[in-house]
Amino acid sequence: MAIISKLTGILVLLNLILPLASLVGGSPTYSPWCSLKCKRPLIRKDWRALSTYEKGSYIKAVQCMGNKAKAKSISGIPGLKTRYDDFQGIHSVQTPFIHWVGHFILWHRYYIATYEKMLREVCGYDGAQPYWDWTVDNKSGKAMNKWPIFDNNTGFGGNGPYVDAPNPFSIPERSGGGCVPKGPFTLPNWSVNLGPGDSLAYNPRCLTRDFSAPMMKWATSDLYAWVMDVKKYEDFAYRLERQPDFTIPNVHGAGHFGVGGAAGTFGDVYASPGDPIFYLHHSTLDKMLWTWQKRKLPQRLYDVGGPVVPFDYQNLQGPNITLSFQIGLGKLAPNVTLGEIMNLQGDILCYDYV
Ligand SMILES: [Cu+2]
Repeated sequence: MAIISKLTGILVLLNLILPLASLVGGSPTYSPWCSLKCKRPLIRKDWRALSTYEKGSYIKAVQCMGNKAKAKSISGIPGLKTRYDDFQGIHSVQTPFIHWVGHFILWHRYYIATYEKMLREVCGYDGAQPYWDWTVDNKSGKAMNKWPIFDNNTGFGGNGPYVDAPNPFSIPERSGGGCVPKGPFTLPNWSVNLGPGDSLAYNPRCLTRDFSAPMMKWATSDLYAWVMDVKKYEDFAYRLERQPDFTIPNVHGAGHFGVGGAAGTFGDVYASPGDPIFYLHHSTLDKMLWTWQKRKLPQRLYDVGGPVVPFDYQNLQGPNITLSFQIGLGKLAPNVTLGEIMNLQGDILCYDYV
């Protein structure tokens, strides 16, 4: 009896201490801004931190999303066959409204969380969406084809062989462009079904990559720190995307064009989610936003800004976004306001990054 009451006493004390600990930077589970609906956030990790088993189960789940028998299309977009196509299709349809706008990073936050949810619910995945910390790879000094994420066995496969291709933006040192030859995302196991560009017609073909080492090298910890070094969301969002200019370093473009180059799937603005690496690269950008938000919580759960109309940074064509601005993913998920997805541990989202 005495032991039980002593134990109860300790538990009561712990309950009192843990929420206090969170105020000085303890476990996010007990944070004062954390919703009661989010008791056990999924923990998203860097790809290299996953065990071989975890890597395998993530890749298996992605392959399942591209299999129409296991994960049939539900978007209602004509011609789409798989759930994976649905995501690529929704991104393609909305591309003109979700890039170089204030909600760029928040739209992609919701998009990836929905993808993660379906990997789990439709394809039996029991982990969290991984991210890809390119700053570590760049620091390693190794050539891109030696990076863990491009491993043929425990990654997403590497570069395609060099093929001649138009290079309208003069992407430097493009080195591939052909079909990714090895790994889990090669024909006939994997096909990119939409695109190129905004075409939604069923057009199955191989996944291509076209590494550009100089563009990938933009993604350093210095550039990362520069994006984070702002006080307002509006400035954060701007620094993340910057101008679409292939001579101005930006972390978003570094991933897309460092891997996709001129002739790779990942370099296609509309069809880029056809490369499964898309979801890891964009999770890294989301992690940046959350890390920035966490530096000043709860204030940064309420700070948004940036134009509704693409490139309209002077607000000549429209207003800035607000917390009540609504975004959607068609039939894949209910519409939400930006205010509802500011918090990674709120009523809608429930995950964290390590
Ligand atoms: Cu996008």
